[in-house]
Amino acid sequence: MSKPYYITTPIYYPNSDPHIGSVYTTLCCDVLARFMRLDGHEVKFLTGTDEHGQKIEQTATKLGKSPQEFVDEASKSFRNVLAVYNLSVDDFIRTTELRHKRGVQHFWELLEKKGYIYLGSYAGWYAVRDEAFYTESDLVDGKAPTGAPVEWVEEPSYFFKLSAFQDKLLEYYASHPDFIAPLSRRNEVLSFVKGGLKDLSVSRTSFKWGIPVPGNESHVIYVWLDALMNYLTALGYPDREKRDYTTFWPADVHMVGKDILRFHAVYWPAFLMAADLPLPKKIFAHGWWTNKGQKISKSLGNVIDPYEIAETYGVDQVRYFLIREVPFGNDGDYSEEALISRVNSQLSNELGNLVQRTLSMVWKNCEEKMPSPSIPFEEGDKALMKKAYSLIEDIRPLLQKDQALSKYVDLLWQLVGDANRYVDTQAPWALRKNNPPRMEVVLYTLCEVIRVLGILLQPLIPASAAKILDQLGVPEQARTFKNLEAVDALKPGAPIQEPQGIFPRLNDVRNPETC
Ligand code: ME8
Repeated sequence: MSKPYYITTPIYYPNSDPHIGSVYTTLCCDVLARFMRLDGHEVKFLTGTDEHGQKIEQTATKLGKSPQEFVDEASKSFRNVLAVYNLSVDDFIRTTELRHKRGVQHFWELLEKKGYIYLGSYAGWYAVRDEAFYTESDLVDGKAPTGAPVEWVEEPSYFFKLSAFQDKLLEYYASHPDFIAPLSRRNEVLSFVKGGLKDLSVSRTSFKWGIPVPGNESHVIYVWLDALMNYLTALGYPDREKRDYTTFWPADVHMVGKDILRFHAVYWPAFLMAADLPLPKKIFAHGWWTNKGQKISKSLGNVIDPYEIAETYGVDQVRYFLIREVPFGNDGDYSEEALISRVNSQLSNELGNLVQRTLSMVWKNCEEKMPSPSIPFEEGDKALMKKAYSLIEDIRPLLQKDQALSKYVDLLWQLVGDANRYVDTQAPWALRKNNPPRMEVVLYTLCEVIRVLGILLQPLIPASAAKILDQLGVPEQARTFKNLEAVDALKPGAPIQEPQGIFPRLNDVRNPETC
């Protein structure tokens, strides 16, 4: 087994239902997690819910529920959406679980013992929506820079000596140029830290819903310190002998949206440095999905319901759209038109047709069996298969090193394009009449390219890729990246399944009468 791989999503606030933004982050991690598993790595893929803090307490109160009752119910919908979207998480952590609370309190005591936490008092602005502190100079038109309303807070508070970490953080960023990605985001963090770091308030006294500060229960631990610790407590921390901890820490990638980069790239590494723990290898901050140009968010009320669009368009169709539509890291505007157009032109026409017309010809003309080449392959056949076999070498660094999700799909579609052009130039329907042995060679070459595509598509569109591989008769145990070689090629003469269309055109789904 190659190097273990630990990838995490943010843990989501369950103060309202999951929307397309939160599904997106988990989906990006899912593609990477599936890719790494198929490439032979032991993977831990973590997600969960962030259940403490003032925002949750207020939401529960409004609904007339206790916070615990509220989060027990609300966190379920974040779990349910995972199954709907085929998101292959290995663990789901809730910050109200004992395993988490224990780890956070231990961590607090450790920071206190090391002299990084002291008691003082806070006077300043707080945005409940962001669960973040702001100074007067941060405010824009009387609101947080995020647009969230702020309230004035004055209360006793413990502080974390963040100011002591400014130089250490800058040194760390300099010596680990890949720590924050993409580059534009790294530069933002650098300039923020260079601007000076103030000590951070890490406890609250004006409400109760949180993990009590050990030894002073009138305080609850600041929800961001509590939440960030999930990445460690899910591995069994504070028990650092646990296999999960020794295997998976430090994390390979913390995937986050750009809205919460500062918490992950400044506060979190500073907390870890204070505790003498290793830092995660990478924080990747992706962009935002917008709806008509506005960030999609529960507080703005312009959410896209992930259940509804999965039902209307199909899970793999939505997965494909979200990953292909934006160069990973950039913002993207969600629209039904864009989704339908991509699905129809790329999934139905390009990939779907390639598979469908190839397998239909095989089914009809090769006695429902894999074609059996009886004459030598030509240079063009060999070149196409060679390209397919070596594609993994190009994709691997893109995903493993750069998390370049949309580029991975672009590369797959280059092969789809090559294969479609090959069908057109070879015209197997004409060969059927005038050169049947050559037709078998051409169809075999195409099936082999489709096999490779099916294997490489599994991280992106797992259910559809499985259908493609089922139709070709590829055994379940022969679908990893190790099998992407000529030695595991399809067996000539092996029976195949009757081909079925995999990607119906979406207009047909929405308006069946136009079929
Ligand atoms: O911030 N486009 O939770 P949260 C893309 N609990 N991604 C989006 C998005 C959008 N329009 N809207 C949300 C929290 N996201 C904290 C995290 S982690 C220790 C604690 C995604 O429920 C994106 O990943 O507000 C963003 O960072 C996350 O959801 C915020 O989720």
